[in-house]
Amino acid sequence: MIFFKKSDLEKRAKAGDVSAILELARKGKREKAIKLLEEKENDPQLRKVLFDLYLEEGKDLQAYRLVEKYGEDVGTAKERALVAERIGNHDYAVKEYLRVGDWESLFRAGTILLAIHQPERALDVLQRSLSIAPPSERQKVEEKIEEAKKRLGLIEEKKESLLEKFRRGLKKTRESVEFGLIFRGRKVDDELFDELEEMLVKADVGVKTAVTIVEDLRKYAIRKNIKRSEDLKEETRKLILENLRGSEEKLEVTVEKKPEVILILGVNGSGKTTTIGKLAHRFIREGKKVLLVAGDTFRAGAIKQLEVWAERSGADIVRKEEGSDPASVVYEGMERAKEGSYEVVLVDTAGRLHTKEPLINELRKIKKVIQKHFPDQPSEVLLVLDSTTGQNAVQQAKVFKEALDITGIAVTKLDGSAKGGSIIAIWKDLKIPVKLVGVGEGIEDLEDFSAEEYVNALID
Ligand SMILES: Nc1nc2c(ncn2[C@@H]2O[C@H](COP(=O)(O)OP(=O)(O)O)[C@@H](O)[C@H]2O)c(=O)[nH]1
Ligand SMILES: [Mg+2]
Repeated sequence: MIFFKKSDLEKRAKAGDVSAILELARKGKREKAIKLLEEKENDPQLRKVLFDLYLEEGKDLQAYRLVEKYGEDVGTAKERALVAERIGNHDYAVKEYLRVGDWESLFRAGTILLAIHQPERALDVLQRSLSIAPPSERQKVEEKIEEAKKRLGLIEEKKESLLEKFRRGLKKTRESVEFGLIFRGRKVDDELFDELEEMLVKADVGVKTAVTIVEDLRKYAIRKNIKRSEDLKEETRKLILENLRGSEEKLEVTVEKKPEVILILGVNGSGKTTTIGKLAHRFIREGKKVLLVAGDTFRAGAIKQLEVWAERSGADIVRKEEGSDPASVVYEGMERAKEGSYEVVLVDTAGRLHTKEPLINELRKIKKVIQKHFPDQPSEVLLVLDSTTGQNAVQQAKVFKEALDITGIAVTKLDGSAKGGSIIAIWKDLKIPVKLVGVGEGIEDLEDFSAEEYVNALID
């Protein structure tokens, strides 16, 4: 009976019954509804419905095709601008946003202008936005204005050095584990070594590593006949650094490749999307054209979150609706990357560890899709690990290693707990180079890993 009803509905829809087409879409047969509407897009009313469906489904390219063909006859000016922004027609997007002229549209226009390296125009537009923005939104606009001013050299950029960044990131660790106190006027005896070992374990460097470091230090003290703890500091620093030898590698991106695809893996909540947002910002500041691909389709929130980062950083984005096949989103992403000659493509993924086999298969499939388009990509498979989860992070990594060859690790939330030593444990256990470190939730809180500065900040 139900089957009958359904096919009846489809028949009516096929015959051009508008309410039947809409009913079809409501019932989840969106693809079918879209197909039927596409045949009838000459009808202005149906064209509008089609445009809305495209937007909901994340079919930005198709939506943009309608905009190009029918102009103001589809969507609102803001929607048209948003579609243009997402697919990377920046000039059109800016023009439309300026025409709309509310604070938010001006803000969007300013952000795009910054991303396409027109800071002067950006500043002008953003100041106009600020003058009409509601109080609750002013901070957001002010931040962008500051960025524009920095780019124009109107205000000095207070550059935090790498050491300062790591020091800030390790603040909680240093507050909880005060290495500094040990190396200040203490007698060198068993108690001192025991305490140091305890501290290292507390900072989460791993028990074995802590024991080895302290054993070596003990031998050193005997050999050199050291009596004051001050004289052990430098050797401790060296011994820890020794444990990180080989761990440091840069995330290199060459623009000749066009594109370099970076695949981001990690369990939910580890910081993938945030790291992608920060990376997008970094690459755009370097003058690169950046595309984000929303491969985490499991939760609608995850897609939205990546959209927000795309808007914040000025990157373009390929996304589909919640529940889509991640590989198909990646497929569209690669097509877009090719057409738009992007230099960097950042692919977000879902990390639902409790479904281990499906996860592994999904990631392998994504890689295959990437390689179908670009045989020598992804250039990086970056595993994001949450430093606050300690040994758990290492266990998680093993599952991902089973799925794909990981080329680098991004350690996040260094600032989030007292487990700042976990980078050492992660390196010792996995022997995969640490390329990036997250030291906060801000867009600039991502750094290349430097073993030396890290250890300096830890021990200081
Ligand atoms: N303090 C701090 N929080 C972070 C950092 N990186 C990510 N987060 C936060 O961790 C949470 C999960 O991050 P998200 O990027 O959504 O993780 P995903 O599920 O792997 O995509 C968010 O609330 C982020 O703001 C970091 O370096 N420091
Ligand atoms: Mg995410």
